Amino acid sequence: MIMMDSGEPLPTNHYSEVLIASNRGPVTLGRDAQGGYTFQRGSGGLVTALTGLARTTRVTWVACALSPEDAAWGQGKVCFEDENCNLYTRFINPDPQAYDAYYNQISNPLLWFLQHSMWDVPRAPVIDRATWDAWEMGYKVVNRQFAGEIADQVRTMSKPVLVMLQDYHLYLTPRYLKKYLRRRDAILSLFVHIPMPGPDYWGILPPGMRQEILDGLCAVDLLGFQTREDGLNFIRTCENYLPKALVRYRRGRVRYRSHDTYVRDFPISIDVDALKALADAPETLSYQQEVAEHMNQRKLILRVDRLEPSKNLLRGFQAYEALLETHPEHCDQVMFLALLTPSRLGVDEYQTYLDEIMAAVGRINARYGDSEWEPVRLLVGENYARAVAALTMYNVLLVNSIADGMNLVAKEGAVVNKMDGVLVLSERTGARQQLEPGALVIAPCDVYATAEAMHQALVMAPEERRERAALLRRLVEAEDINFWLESQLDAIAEIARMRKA
Ligand code: GDG
Repeated sequence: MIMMDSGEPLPTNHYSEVLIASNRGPVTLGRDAQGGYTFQRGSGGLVTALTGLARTTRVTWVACALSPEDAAWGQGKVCFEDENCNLYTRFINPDPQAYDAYYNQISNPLLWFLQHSMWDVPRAPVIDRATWDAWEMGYKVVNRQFAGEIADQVRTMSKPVLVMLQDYHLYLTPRYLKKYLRRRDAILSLFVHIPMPGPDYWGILPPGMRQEILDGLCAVDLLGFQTREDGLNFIRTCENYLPKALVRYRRGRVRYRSHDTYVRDFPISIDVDALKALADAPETLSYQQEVAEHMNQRKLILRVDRLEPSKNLLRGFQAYEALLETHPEHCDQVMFLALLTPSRLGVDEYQTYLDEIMAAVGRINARYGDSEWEPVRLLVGENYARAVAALTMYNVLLVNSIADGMNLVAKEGAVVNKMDGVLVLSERTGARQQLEPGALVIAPCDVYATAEAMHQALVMAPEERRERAALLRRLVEAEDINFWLESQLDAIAEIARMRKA
């Protein structure tokens, strides 16, 4: 049996070759002083888990070129720290206008907003001629380009190939791919990282787009979601809008165009060992000192998020304001640190959202702060080590997303926090399915309840905090990122067995 560095067995994989496709690739390319290429592993557990496969299997990862370096490099073997790896990356290089339409007009905001229930329906979305053009000449074009590249790769690989597609950027790729490949060449899976709403929400999208998306998804063999509810919503949506689909809820199956799609949930998680190592690294320790200086002996309410409307940042600040208003005993005893990474500033809604956040923070600090106490500190920037350092130190972690596929920050906090900190968790995160027993669960629009949950967390008895924190840690450690990958490989093996039978 092959073991990982941590001593864990590697997931059993029945395929000699695996192809992964996602919008963003596993590597950031740069240039060294001599003009040669440098490779830096992309951040996040997804890259760790999927590149981990490359130790036992040849993995080809198809992604869009996102920089001139990516485009110039094109394709080849990528090795990070391990020279014996088998990871090959191929960048497709869409026309910039097509990419902009696919990414900035359809994937984000249209699909992202739809799947996070973020439309203000009396006003949005407005699907006009420009949206349809973006659909036809952007989203469809780039999805076709992905399918073409994947098919070219599959033709050169030992059969059958496992193709693992990632996320909402690639909903149409599977159907195109089916057209390009013979049935037994590949087994297809697609994992949806974001929430899957039910038919009511999909009903807002024009039938032409909705139909093509569902048709695309029904071309995969295994469709993975973060939670059981997401999977059920997908089946319900097919039942509503694909009249010829035969759905089986108990079997988690949709039969459409004489093909079976199995629907399962695989809650994504984190690389627990790597995160613990980072939490103890010297770089992290120096950031802990920086955070401690900001805190100046006060308790810490923390949030770590992309600067993203679905994370519900504004209501988080409103709830904190309500906490200070209703429970003035916390004034000067607590600080709210918000570590936000800039995101999608090319989309208008995100820029406006940042302006609103700055105004809210300014208002709270002006109303409650003084020369000694800054009630909210907002730090906008990319700094993962600083985020991990702060996660080791919180007394309260606020995760109040309007909707969130999983929310990895909640899981990271549970593993590295050293203060028996309390997790205030939105009921509309995928993480709720696993972490509810240890968290204080709130409804994301209920600012009053969020403020009360923060208060409850701040005054909670040490024994209860300890028990909750230990429970959260156990829950996350029991199902880490390797579990996520293994469960998918097991489900795929089961499908392959059924196909043969
Ligand atoms: C999507 C879905 C789903 C934090 N600061 C920095 C940084 N981080 C890390 C966090 C965490 C990750 O970024 C964010 O992951 P989340 O899961 O919280 O949220 P999304 O980015 O929205 O992720 C989500 C996820 O996909 C996986 O399926 O859970 O629901 O929306 O690990 O610690 N990373 C870097 N710099 C920072 O400054 N590089």
